[in-house]
Amino acid sequence: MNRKVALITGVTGQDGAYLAELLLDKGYEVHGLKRRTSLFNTDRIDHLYHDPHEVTDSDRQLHLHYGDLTDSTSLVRVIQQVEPDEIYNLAAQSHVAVSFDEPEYTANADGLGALRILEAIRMLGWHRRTRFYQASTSELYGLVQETPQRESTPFYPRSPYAVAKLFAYWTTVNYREAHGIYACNGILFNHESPVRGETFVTRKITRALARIAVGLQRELYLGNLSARRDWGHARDYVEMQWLMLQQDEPEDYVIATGEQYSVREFVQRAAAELGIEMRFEGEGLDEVGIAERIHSRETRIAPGDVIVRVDPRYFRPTEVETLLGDCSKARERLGWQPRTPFAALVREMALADYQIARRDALVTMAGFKALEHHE
Ligand code: NDP
Ligand code: GDR
Repeated sequence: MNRKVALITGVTGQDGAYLAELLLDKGYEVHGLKRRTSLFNTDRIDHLYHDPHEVTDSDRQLHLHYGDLTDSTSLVRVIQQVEPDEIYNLAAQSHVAVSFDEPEYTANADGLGALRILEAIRMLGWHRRTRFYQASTSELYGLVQETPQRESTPFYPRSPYAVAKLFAYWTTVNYREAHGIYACNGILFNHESPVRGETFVTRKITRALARIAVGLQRELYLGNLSARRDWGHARDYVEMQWLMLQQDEPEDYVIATGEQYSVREFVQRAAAELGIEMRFEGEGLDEVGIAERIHSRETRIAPGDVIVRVDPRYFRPTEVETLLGDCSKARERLGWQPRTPFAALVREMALADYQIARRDALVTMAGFKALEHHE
């Protein structure tokens, strides 16, 4: 039997890395689109990639192609060359806060990007050949009209990111209805992992608290601690992306855990994992977090030290306060359910960042400067 061929845009991102691994495990020939950057951007997939100059008898091969969602010709070239059975469109300027600063670029990549790929499938006449997955988002619900949110809940986007994703969502539906392309939207609620981008709130928290725990950092600045999210694990969610393209009929599905926690609760859970006891005082703008050391690892936090401070710089012009998903349709029709509970997700992320922080602390102790990144 011929191997299936998949093309993943955004293969260098969190979901792209998990999905590439899943598809390789399933025996796919996997191709990824990566954009040109001045520094290496393949950290998350380096373990899956073999240098073509090295001799290997493994056919478990990931192929990378330069291309950009804002550049139609590169997309047409890669799609024509790869002849994919399935395209997973995961590439995006995916940071909601950044989209307020770069609305035009976000609309171009996240909105028109999906259109460009669907148009390429249509122009190549591959309506029946190539299936398309669009990375849609719970951000479409924005100012929520119904709780929990399901496939039929009306959308109310609250950021340039969400507006761009709304365009991509409806474009996907329209190409399905107008041109008969097998095209699906996965409406995914927040999903995280140890390779989540460092500026999303969960990773920002686990990374900073781990560094605080080993004495590399003193404080963590956050925005809205009261925002509530339905957080799952990326590893579980990419399975659903694949499942959606294996059905008889293309449909849109909500993917979520059905449980909701606040940013503050995430901080508390992660701090507990790292042996830091958190106490929050005050409400709203004046809210500060107070840490007390309960037992020490390498921590240099003194009882009473403030380690979480609120910085209004991280507030958004229009915020999405609460999201909670109902994935009954995916559960009933596809037999899918999330496997990683909240506590296990936070533990995995906190421990992974603790390992990195310990390594950085050792490097620092040896007299070298550890890598630092600032938001
Ligand atoms: P990441 O930000 O980790 O990855 C985004 C990927 O898109 C990266 O590979 C990035 O490349 C690439 N990219 C960005 N702009 C372009 C462009 N113009 N052309 C080509 N590639 C580009 O996102 P996630 O993996 O977390 O999310 C995957 C998708 O799912 C995104 O579309 C996101 O909007 C959506 N989504 C994510 C959710 C989540 O909670 N994670 C929830 C719902 C939807 P580079 O590595 O060079 O930056
Ligand atoms: P989100 O994720 O906007 O839901 O988008 P993010 O982790 O950025 O924010 C979640 C909530 O936390 C609040 N918050 C902060 N957020 C960040 N980034 N930094 C902070 O310091 C901070 N403090 C509080 C935010 O205000 C927000 O309410 C993610 C992305 O992956 C999107 O691509 C995806 O579509 C949605 O999830 C579903």
